[in-house]
Amino acid sequence: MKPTITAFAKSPDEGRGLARDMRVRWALEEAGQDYDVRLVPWEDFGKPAHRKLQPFGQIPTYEEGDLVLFESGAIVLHIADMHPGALLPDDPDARARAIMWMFAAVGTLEQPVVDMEVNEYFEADKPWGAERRPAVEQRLRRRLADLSTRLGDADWLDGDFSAGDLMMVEVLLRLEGQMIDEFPKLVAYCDRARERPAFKRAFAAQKAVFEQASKEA
Ligand code: GTB
Repeated sequence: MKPTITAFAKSPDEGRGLARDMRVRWALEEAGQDYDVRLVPWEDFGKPAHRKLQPFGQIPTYEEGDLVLFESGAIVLHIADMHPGALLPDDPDARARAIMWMFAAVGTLEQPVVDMEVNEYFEADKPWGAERRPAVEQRLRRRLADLSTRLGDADWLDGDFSAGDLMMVEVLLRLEGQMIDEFPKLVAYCDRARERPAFKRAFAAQKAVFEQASKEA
């Protein structure tokens, strides 16, 4: 069954692929699964119809028949489960480790990345915003250093490319041109992922949405 996902009708990232529908699109492309997209305008995020799908009033969501999912990580995991061999290895131990990296991406890396964005965009005008900044940066830098050490010279985090890499790269791409530049192995890791045809298709699709919305504005 062809799933439907939700995305920003006009993404604030202006087509840079930073919103979390991108990781779902990418997973669907890796799986070779066709999908529909329902674009949600800002004013609809808080409305009951959208909240029924996503209790926190966010994108992305995923609908497939009677199944409704939110949380990008859970959606990517479901897509991986529906398409054996595409995003998770068959070997049970390797599969468990790939899922572990998905959790590491959203639980251990994404949290300090978002904290830095919050500090930059929402705390800059607060008297304590600048004071908090060094600690926020230090926490993120430590996580990136540890990740870079673990990745080492490998192409991917654990053997072949997996949903763990997809989620990790999606988190790291939010740091493009910023602190990640201090970690050349992580930059190369992201560049490798961006070369994947599935990534390119997903990126082009989300960009086209923004370009169309800009034309219509
Ligand atoms: N944990 C949830 C998940 O992984 O699905 C988080 C979902 C989430 O944060 N969604 C954001 C959202 O809907 C969009 S992606 N925000 C609206 C709201 O909370 O009211 C986050 C995002 C937004 C914008 C940019 N940008 O402009 O660069 C980047 C990322």
